[in-house]
Amino acid sequence: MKLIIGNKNYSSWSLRPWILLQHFNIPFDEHKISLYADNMHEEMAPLCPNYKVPVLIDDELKVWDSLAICEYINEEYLNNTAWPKDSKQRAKARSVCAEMHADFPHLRTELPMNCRRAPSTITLSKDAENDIKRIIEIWQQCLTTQASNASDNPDNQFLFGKFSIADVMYMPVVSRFYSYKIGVPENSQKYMDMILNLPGYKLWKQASINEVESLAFYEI
Ligand SMILES: N[C@@H](CCC(=O)N[C@@H](CS)C(=O)NCC(=O)O)C(=O)O
Repeated sequence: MKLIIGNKNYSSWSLRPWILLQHFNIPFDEHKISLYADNMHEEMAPLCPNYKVPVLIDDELKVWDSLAICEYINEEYLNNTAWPKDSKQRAKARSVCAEMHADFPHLRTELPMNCRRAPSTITLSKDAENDIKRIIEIWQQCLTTQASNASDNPDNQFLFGKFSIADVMYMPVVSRFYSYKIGVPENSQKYMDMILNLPGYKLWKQASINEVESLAFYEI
């Protein structure tokens, strides 16, 4: 199985399925395409049906779009354990993932993922501040529910208890909040610290530091 990804420093969409595979120790090869390099289009042509990364290639099958890839991995390799077991919790997890997937345009534009950026603050528009406020609201609701369920269980510290696709979908946001020093309430900070210290995220970040490409429009 092969995952086609973009630059680890910048490609927030690529991080998601990569971390899911990595977290659950599912063997895969990775193939990196340098985003916006002169030969990007040529390199994508045989691999990426929509000329975007990530794409998962499993034998004859190509799956594109980060969320669709996560769904496929969950069904084919994780016996559906990457979503919450409870159907109501699962519905909520899917809602917050869909919101992440479709919304927050100001966050994406004004705070591009840049894993190796030395953390510092930037000036934000009101719209970007509202995106951030909404994400914090989502995290706080999820984390408060988990805390009231079983806070003493170390398996219960992620957005929906155990590590799930919801944590994968919000991981690039954790990276952004760290890079741009976005202040969050205490339990969201605890959540962010835990995500930033996951072995998979540390591996991804180290690889992003080792990359030589620098894209001016993402360097804010
Ligand atoms: N909704 C898609 C978005 C994929 C996407 O926009 N990928 C960017 C890189 S992070 C890309 O391939 N850009 C190349 C281009 O737009 O030409 C997903 O979730 O995978």
